[in-house]
Parts: sequence; structure tokens; C-alpha cells
Amino acid sequence: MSNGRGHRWLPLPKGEGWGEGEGTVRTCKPMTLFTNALAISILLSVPLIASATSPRIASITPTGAQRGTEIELRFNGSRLDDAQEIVFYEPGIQVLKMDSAKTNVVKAQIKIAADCPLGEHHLRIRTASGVSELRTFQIGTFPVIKEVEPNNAITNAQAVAANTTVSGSIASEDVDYFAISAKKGQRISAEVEGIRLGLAEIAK
Ligand SMILES: [Ca+2]
Repeated sequence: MSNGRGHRWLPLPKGEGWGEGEGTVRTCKPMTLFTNALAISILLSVPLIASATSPRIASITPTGAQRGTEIELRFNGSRLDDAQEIVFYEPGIQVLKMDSAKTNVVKAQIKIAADCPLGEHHLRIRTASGVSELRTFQIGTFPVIKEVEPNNAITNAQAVAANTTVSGSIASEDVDYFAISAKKGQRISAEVEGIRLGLAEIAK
């Protein structure tokens, strides 16, 4: 089925699209940060129908971006070498170019419109032999920075500016500390997004 703009629309199966996660820590006054966190998917117990030739997305890096920017997305997975299209289900994200030279990696330059809807965007990779499972990508208002390890103690907490999104991942039993500057009495809001990022898996 086509939407008339050359994009192929695929059905959105309910319950698919869970996996790793990110997190957001938000501060009300001028500080907000956003960090990846491992999340647990209850859908791992739901049988997914996929053939041995279907492409698979194991991770997307980064898992979110600021609207009005251009970034490179890296997809890791399997059977991705014959990728032909990244299908975004919601408007506002344009794929400028795509490189799928490696079997397990697809790189894509994407442009996010200044008025791109915020929040969760759904996507799949379509290859010559099939379509991947549904994944999600987050669009936010704040600039995104990477988590920098080691940050496992207060003494080496990563400094984060106000109104910033931090993107990272939590391996088994990882701890992340972030440092922000605030005045006494200042109210701080933080939000962590894990399972909502759609790629969480139970730690093995
Ligand atoms: Ca850490």
C-alpha cells in the first residue's frame, strides 16, 4: 500500500516494537536531561512471527534526536546488507542517504524537520528479502549528547547542561551519575525513558 508519496506503509502490529530503552531526566527550571536505560520487555513472551530471511534490528544509535537537526543513525542487526528503505510511519523525518554495505550494519543520514512531531516515531527497515520488526525513535526538543563512561560514581559524574538529553545504554549492573548546576531551592524535573524507546531486552 502506498501513501502516494513513494513511501510504502506497512501495518503496525499491536504489541511489537519493544526492546532496549532510554531514559530521560528532566528538570523544570532550566535543566533537563535524558538518559538511556535498560528496560524489560514483557513482549519477549509474545511469539513474534519472522522468517529466517527477515532483517532484524538489534539496536539503533542514537535512540533519539532533536528536531530541526540532521544526524547519522546506525542500525545494528542481522540480514541488513540488502536494505532498500527505512520506513518511518510518522511525518517529519527524511532519509537523505543510506549505506548498507555491511551485513549487520545500516547507516543513514536523516533530516528531522523543525516542526517534526515530538515523541515516539515508528520505523522498519525494508530489505530485498523482507521487513524488520517495528522499532521506535524518539524526537525531542533538546540537544542530545552521549553518555560518557566511566560515570559510575559521584566523583566522576558526567556534567550535563540544563535542557539537555543524554543518550546512552546501561549494560548489566551499570550505574550512571550525572552532575547539574542548580541554585538553592531550584526545582528540578528529570525523566528517564527506558522501555518506551522500544529496544529493551532482558539482560542476559
Ligand atoms: Ca556507568
